[in-house]
Amino acid sequence: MQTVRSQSSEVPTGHRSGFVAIIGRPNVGKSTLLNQVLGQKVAIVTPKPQTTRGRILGILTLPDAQIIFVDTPGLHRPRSMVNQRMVEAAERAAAEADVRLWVVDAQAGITAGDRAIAVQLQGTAETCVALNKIDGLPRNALLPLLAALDEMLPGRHVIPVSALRKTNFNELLEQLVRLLPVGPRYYDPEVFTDQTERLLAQEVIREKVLLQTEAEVPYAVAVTIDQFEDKGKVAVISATIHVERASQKAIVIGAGGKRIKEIGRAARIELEALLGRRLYLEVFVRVQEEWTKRRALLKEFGF
Ligand SMILES: Nc1nc2c(ncn2[C@@H]2O[C@H](COP(=O)(O)OP(=O)(O)O)[C@@H](O)[C@H]2O)c(=O)[nH]1
Ligand SMILES: [Mg+2]
Repeated sequence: MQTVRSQSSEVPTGHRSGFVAIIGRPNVGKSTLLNQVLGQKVAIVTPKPQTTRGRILGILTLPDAQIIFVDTPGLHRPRSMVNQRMVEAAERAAAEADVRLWVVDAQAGITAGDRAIAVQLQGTAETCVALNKIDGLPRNALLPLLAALDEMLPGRHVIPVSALRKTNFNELLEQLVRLLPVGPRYYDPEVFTDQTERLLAQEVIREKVLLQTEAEVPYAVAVTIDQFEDKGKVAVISATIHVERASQKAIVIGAGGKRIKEIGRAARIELEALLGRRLYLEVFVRVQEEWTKRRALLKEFGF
């Protein structure tokens, strides 16, 4: 994984390129869509809202276009400082992108949150809509959703997709490429993300914590990588899971250390596959009182 930008000249005339911000409510499948389009995991996915915190780039190089996807945290009405930062990051990405891909959850239907997003998108011409999770949706449920979206954002293309099953991806990509400006190939074709291995390790560990804990814990979790050392075929990583309270630390550790062991094991297995080498992974849990309310710590934890 590298972040080198090279202006390759071997692209056909009319080559298109630019940023596509993937936006939408929490949990509609934005990160899943990105991973599936790339065929590579670059963003972590859980059934919980507020899984994606920062801005993650996923780069798809096609023969005649390069799409630089920006995965963003979900758009919602923030109540905490952490959520406020996440929503701001998403709004900035949407404003700065060449194209916006608005993802709507067909299984959840169109919510008040979606209507608020549609209002924000009204002035943006280069926008298209992915109506996601159409797998398992009754056939007759699709038409009213399409009609409602067309009414909310007239003239924008709406593509029904299933990120999980990669349904209608060709149509989706075709539409996105059409909306992009003519431009060069910014990244080498083999580069698919701007995430460093360190950041990926941090995110995968956080994903495992989220998947294995309930309710209040996810929002209180941050992960830092304290050591990432390459030793040939093995990498040595030590990480800290930060929580806000002793009670949360106890939950993450679990009875007899069972949960933290499982979190470490699951993260190691996945990271070994993603990074292509064996890992020695050590994970600690630490209480950082009220970190979600302390500006300095928010900064340290990447907000
Ligand atoms: N049935 C179904 N579930 C999906 C689909 N795409 C995503 N999901 C699930 O929706 C949940 C949220 O996905 P995620 O990508 O983290 O959503 P994000 O918050 O918008 O990034 C996860 O449990 C996914 O497995 C889909 O096409 N069909
Ligand atoms: Mg996400």
